[in-house]
Amino acid sequence: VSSQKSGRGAFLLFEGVDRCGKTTQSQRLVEYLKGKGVAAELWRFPDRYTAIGRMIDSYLSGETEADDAAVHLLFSANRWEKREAMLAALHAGHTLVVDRYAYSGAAFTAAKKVPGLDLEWCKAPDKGLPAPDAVIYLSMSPEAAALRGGYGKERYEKEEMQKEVSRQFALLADDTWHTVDAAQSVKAVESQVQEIAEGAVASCSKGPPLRLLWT
Ligand code: NYM
Repeated sequence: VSSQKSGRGAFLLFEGVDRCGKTTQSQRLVEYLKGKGVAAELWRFPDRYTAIGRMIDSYLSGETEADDAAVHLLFSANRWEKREAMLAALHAGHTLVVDRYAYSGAAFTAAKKVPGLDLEWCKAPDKGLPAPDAVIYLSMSPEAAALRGGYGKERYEKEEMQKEVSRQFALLADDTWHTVDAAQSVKAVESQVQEIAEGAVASCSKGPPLRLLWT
């Protein structure tokens, strides 16, 4: 029996406020892992290319308005519609490096402070999704993030909102979290990220069952 059969890929998730460097670091990590012979794929949420993703994209760009609860459920549905493909990839031994997931989902909606849409409400629709093996939280003050060439034009890209988002993220930290100081140089961040990723890839190759998020 091949020992590879029992193993699986690792689900590595990057989270953080806007402009913290998630996209750069997730791309670099995929290249690094591939260089080490690990089958690694870059995924991101929202996935703007599905029918639901196009609705989200139009909302984020300000082209359309929508009810906050309804939009929250669209972001969640956008993850559920990818669930089977994620599980198939992980069980085929592929490591997924994911740029945002349900933690962003809960933190961004809870940060809007809409009556009734508290953090527990925000987490509920994502309960039972595949859980990440490691969350790499790139921590950066919203002030420092704002100085990084400024925010873009999308909804939520405002300093006040980002401050509240980082407060909500702090409430979501769990035993899968690794906080990395994103204000360091790209290289310094990268080497810490690599160490976390290699640890998770090694332990997932032994085939531990995937956990279900927030259950
Ligand atoms: N966002 C992202 C949410 O509000 N809910 C979610 O579930 C997810 C995954 O969308 N400002 C927000 C965070 C970002 C925006 O993400 C788009 P990106 O990584 O800039 O494409």
